[in-house]
Amino acid sequence: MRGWPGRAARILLAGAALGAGAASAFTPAPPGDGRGASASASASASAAPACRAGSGLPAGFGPGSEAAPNRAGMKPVPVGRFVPGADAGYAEERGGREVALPAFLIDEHEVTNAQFAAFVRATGYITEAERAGASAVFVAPRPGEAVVPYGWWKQVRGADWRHPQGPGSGIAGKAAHPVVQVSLADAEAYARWLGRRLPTEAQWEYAALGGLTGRAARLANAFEGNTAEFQRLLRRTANTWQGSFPDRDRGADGWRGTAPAGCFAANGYGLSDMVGNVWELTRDGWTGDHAADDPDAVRPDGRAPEGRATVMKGGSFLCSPDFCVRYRPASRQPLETGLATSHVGFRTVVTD
Ligand SMILES: [Ca+2]
Repeated sequence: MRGWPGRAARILLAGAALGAGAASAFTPAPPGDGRGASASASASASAAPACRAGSGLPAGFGPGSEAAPNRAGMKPVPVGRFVPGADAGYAEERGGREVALPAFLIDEHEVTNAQFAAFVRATGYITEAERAGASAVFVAPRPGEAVVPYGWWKQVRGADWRHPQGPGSGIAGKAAHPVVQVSLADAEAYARWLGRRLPTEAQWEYAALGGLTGRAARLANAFEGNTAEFQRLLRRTANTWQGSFPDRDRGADGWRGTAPAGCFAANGYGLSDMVGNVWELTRDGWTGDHAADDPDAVRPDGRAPEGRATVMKGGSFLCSPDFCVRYRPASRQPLETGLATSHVGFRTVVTD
């Protein structure tokens, strides 16, 4: 947490300078962790498929090794090619070049509190936020309080994965929710315990497209997030923010804050919550845009962190059309290495 909110905030919130027009900026946050307004919650709950994460612990989940990774709760993604990014999107999404990927396995849903707890019980691992004694939490402005851009991010003492919003918050009853308040190193330690790795940016984005190509892929990456067609697609597939950010999330999709993993419709590869719920860490270092003059800007085997930030993908329950149109496969933001927040989690891969 050294440097928060100065240096860390500048990197975490770099998206503020990258947006255009009404669709400016980056990712917002959860006023609470609870279900949305009861009427809309019950309506969407009845329309949504059963949450696939169940207890949050897939059958057969347990330790593995690099030679024999644990594969519980994973789905296959076939060999293929795609062009990362979206030329109609934010500046940092443009200029992608075709990437070829071998087949791999990826978690069908974000790593849950139950899964991370099993890792911690087995290893005694202590996260970076726990060691630091504080972490970054979204705190919605109070009614009447002046809204200062990015002032809703607070360093909260006692915030960690067991207390995502800080003291007084907890994960009781949230075994199937995605774990948050984990840093890159924490996520990598978890992945190693299973004999897995974090996805590269290319793997993550290819998986998030779920086999969509052509017009369907362009719609999934639509930048004009207020179109009716896009919002219909989004409402089925992603836990995002409805209402005025950052002060009022109506929870019209059924959830304010995180939702249990797998409550929204899966994509063509059977993967849930790729572009909603929480942002997801990758193992690629952040280098700014896709750098059209750098053919290796998005490498199939990843780009080792060389600087202070890594790439996170997707979007979160804080993304709203009036502020952050980043609930899309092409979405990418930097997250400072070592930083953990209340809206960032991860999933893992196995590449044979
Ligand atoms: Ca929501």
